Amino acid sequence: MKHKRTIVLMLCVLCFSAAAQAQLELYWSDEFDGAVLDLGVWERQVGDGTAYGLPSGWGNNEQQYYTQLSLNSYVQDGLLHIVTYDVPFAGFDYSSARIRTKGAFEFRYGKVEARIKLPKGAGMWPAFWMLPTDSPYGGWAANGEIDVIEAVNQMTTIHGTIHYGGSFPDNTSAGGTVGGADYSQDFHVYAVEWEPDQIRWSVDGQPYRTLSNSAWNSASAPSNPRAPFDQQFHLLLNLAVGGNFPGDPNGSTVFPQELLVDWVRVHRLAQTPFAGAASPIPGRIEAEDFDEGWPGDAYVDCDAANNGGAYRPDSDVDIEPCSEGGFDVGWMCPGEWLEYTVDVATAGTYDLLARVASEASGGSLRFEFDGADVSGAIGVPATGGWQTWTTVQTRVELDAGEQVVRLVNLGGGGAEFNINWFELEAVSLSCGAADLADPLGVLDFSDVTAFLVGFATADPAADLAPPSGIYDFSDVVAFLVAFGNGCP
Ligand SMILES: [Ca+2]
Ligand SMILES: [Ca+2]
Ligand SMILES: [Ca+2]
Ligand SMILES: [Ca+2]
Repeated sequence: MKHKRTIVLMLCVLCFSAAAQAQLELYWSDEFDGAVLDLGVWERQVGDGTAYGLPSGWGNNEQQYYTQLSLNSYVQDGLLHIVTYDVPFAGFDYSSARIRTKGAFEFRYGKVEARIKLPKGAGMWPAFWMLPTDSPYGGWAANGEIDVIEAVNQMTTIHGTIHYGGSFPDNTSAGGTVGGADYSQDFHVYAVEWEPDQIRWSVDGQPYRTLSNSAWNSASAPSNPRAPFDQQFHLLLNLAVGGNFPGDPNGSTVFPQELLVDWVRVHRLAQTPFAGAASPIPGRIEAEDFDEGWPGDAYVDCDAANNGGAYRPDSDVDIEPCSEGGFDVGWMCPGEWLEYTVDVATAGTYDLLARVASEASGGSLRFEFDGADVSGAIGVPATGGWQTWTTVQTRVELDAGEQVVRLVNLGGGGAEFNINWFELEAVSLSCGAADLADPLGVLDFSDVTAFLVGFATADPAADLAPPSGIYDFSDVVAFLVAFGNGCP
C-alpha cells in the first residue's frame, strides 16, 4: 500500500514538471551585447566583504578585493568578462569582481541559466548564484541560497548547491556534482530549474541533481515546506580567489584568469486562463477556475496543501465540493488572493455579485482589475455556516478588453470566507430620454447651463428658455447622473 502510494506521488511530480516545462517562456535576459556592462541592472559589490557584514574575505577567507574598476568587470564583443589579477590592490594580493542584480532584477521561481566559460587554476572559485532579496526567515542561510554553478581549481567538477536551515552557523546544504570534463576549455550552459516544490540542476541540458522540498527547510518556518525558497531572489556572478573552498593560489596558477559569460537568461511559467481562454464578461466565473500559474503569480494561498482535496488536487488552493453544486474555494485566509483572466466585452457599469459563505463576521473581499481596485471593500457577513451561501454585491466601472481580475481576502476582522462564484452583469442604464424630455426636446448641456445661470441670478425664470420654469434641480441631477453613466 505504501509502495503504491509512493509511485503515484512520483508520477504526479513528473506530470507537474513536464507541464511546467512546457509553458516556460523567456522572462528576462542579459545577452551582454551592449557596449558596456549595464550598471542599471548589475551592481558591483566592492571590498573584502566587511561593508556587507561579511568580514574575513566574504565569510570564506577569500583572498581577493572586489573592485568597481572596468578592468575587473566589463562587457566586450558580446561577453561579460570578470577578471582577476595578481596585482596587489587595497592591501590584497588579488583583485576581481562580484556583481549582482539586487534591487534591479528579482524573481521567484523559474529556469535560470547562463552560458559560461570558466577560469582555471589553483585558487579559482567562480560562481553563478542567487540570494534572497529580503530575509523573512532570518540571516544566512535560514533565508536560503541557490548556487546554479560553482567550481574550483582545475574545473573538472561542477557543483550545484542550496544552503538553508538555521542562521549561520546552524545552516546546512544539499546538492550535487557532475564531472568528467575540463569545464574551463569551452562554454557550457549551466541551469537551475527552481519550482515551488523542486529544484533541478543541469549542465548543457543534462540533469544531474534533483531535490524536492522534503530536502530543505528553514528553521524559522518549519511548517512551510517551501521555505526558504519561496521568496524573491536576485542573481550574482563573481570570481573569488582562494579561501575555504578552493584553497589559495600557488605557483602554478596563471594570472590573469577570467570568468566569461555569454548570456544569463530566466524563463518563467506563463500565467494562463484555467480553461485556456479568458472568461467572458458579462458572465459568471467559478471561483475554483482561477488561472494556472505559480504561487505568487496566479494566486497566493496560506498553505501548500489543497485542504478540500477536490477538483484541482495538486493545487495549493483549497477546493471542496459545494452544497450548491460544483465546487467552491474554501479556507480563504486573510491575505489570500486568486487571479482570473477575463475579457470585458464593453466598457461600462456592471453589477458585481459574489457568492460567499462564512461562519465568521467582519470579513471582506475586494476585486482588482489589472491592479486597480474597482470594488472597494465588500463586506462578507456571517452567513450561518461554511456552506450557507449568500450573495454580496456592489456596482463597478470596467474598461473593455482582456484583463486580470484579482479577488483578494482583505482580512478585515481576520475572517475567512468561502467563495463559490462571482458574476458581472452589465447594468442597463436609461439615458433618461423619457424623464428628461420636454417641449424643447431632450435636456442638453445648454439647457442645464441656462438653468444654473438662471438659478445664480435674481430672476431665474427670466433667463430660462421659454416656456420658463420647465426645469428644476431634479432634472439637472438626472441629466448629470445620466451623463456620468456615459449617456450622450
Ligand atoms: Ca552574448
Ligand atoms: Ca492551501
Ligand atoms: Ca486557503
Ligand atoms: Ca464554484
